[in-house]
Amino acid sequence: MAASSVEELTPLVTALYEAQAFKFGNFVLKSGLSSPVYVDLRGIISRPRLLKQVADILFETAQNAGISFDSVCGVPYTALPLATIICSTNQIPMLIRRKEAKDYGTKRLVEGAINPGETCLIIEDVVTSGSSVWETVEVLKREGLKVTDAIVLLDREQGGKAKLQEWGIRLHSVCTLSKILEILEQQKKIDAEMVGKVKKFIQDNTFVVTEQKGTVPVKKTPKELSFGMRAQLPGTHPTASKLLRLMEKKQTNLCLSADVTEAKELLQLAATLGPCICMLKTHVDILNDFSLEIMEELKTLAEVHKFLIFEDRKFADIGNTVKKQYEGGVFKIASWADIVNAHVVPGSGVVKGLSEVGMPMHRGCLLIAEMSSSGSLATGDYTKAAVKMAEEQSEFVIGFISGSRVSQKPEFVHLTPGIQIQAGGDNLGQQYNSPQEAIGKRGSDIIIVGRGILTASNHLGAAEMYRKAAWEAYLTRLGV
Ligand code: 5BU
Repeated sequence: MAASSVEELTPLVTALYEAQAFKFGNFVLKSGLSSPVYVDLRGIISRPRLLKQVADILFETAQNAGISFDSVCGVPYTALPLATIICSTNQIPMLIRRKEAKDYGTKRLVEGAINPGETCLIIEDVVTSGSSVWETVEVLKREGLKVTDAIVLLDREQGGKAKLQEWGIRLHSVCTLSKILEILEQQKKIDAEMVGKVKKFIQDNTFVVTEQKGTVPVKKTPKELSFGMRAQLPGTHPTASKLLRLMEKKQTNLCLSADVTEAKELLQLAATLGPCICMLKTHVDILNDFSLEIMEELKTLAEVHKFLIFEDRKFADIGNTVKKQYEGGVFKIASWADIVNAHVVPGSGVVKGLSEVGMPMHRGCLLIAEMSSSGSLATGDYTKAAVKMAEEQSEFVIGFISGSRVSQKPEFVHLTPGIQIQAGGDNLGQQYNSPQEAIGKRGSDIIIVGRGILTASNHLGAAEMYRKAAWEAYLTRLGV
């Protein structure tokens, strides 16, 4: 019988605890979120007896659930040895899903004898949102295999089960995080306060399936969702995900608008302010001494300080032309900018043209839904049309330039220009709002600041002040 009651699970949980599979304290997860618990089952591969015990329990769980299957596939990597033991002990053919093949085009994605139409059982060590299991399922399905069930050692109870069910996969778990907490508390390995902290974390960071095909955390609107959570949503574009993750890790939602005319100044700004920004925005055509070498140097700084480069090019022509403007010419924007933006006035062809260049290079695009300048025509139905276009082209569009949140989809990021601490404007139509207004009240995500920082005598001091103001507005919005 599969272990399910606390009594039955106690020896296993104790052994896992001794293998340092559960750590309590304060950990930054892959998503950038801070978690009071960290589960790491990799240690079991150095303990042969425990490894075999876990593999046997997983297999028993599958048998007790009455699942019929022809082969077994472990989700890379920790579940690979578990799948191997299960297959070897019980004489079942195994499949291996390659993770790296993506980068080498020609390699097979699944190793082993693939017989289309057969059913493959998935084995996994830990399930959080269910994304890793789902990625493996998708690869197997593309090979013509059926997948109906997945067995997991530990369900962190953050909504993965419901999400997989929605996609037709039954998730069977040997144990749950709550049972582990109960056992460890009984054994006095953790105290009631820690149990409370972990439970609260789980409660605040649980994904539920919504009516649309996406998932959002329980009872939370996009405005209240953390950047780290949004990075993990299955519909979030990889570039947006990278951005949201680095924002959460660096605690910054500040984009510097580096509107300077000398390359040296641009690089100096990137080097000095790099640590406190999530993004650096360029207007490459205002540089007097542009060269591709300078952009290479900027790219290196972006990698060192972990920020993205956004060229504020505002493409606004037919698809065929913007494609050339994006890829070629003197600037070769696509070769160095992670993100570009486009006006929606030409219709969806503008995004299609850009995406032909940008998608293979894993770039992202923002649509200009609203502008900060006085008398802007990008309002009302125009803004709505921009949102609709983004939703229809979400493979390349990662969000918006706008004064406020214009889409309720948490997968999209919103960036707001026209920001200074003091409200007001310049004499050419620019209008300013405060970071608090843009992030806290209007639900945008990132502030774009140019002269607010560039005209200050101490650039770093000013940038820090903007970073802090925008980040605090974000935390307040989260209710932290
Ligand atoms: P400022 O110095 O913080 O006013 O600079 C704002 C920057 O954002 C500047 O580079 C503009 O070109 C850019 N911008 C904007 O101000 N308003 C908009 O609606 C858009 C871009 Br789109």
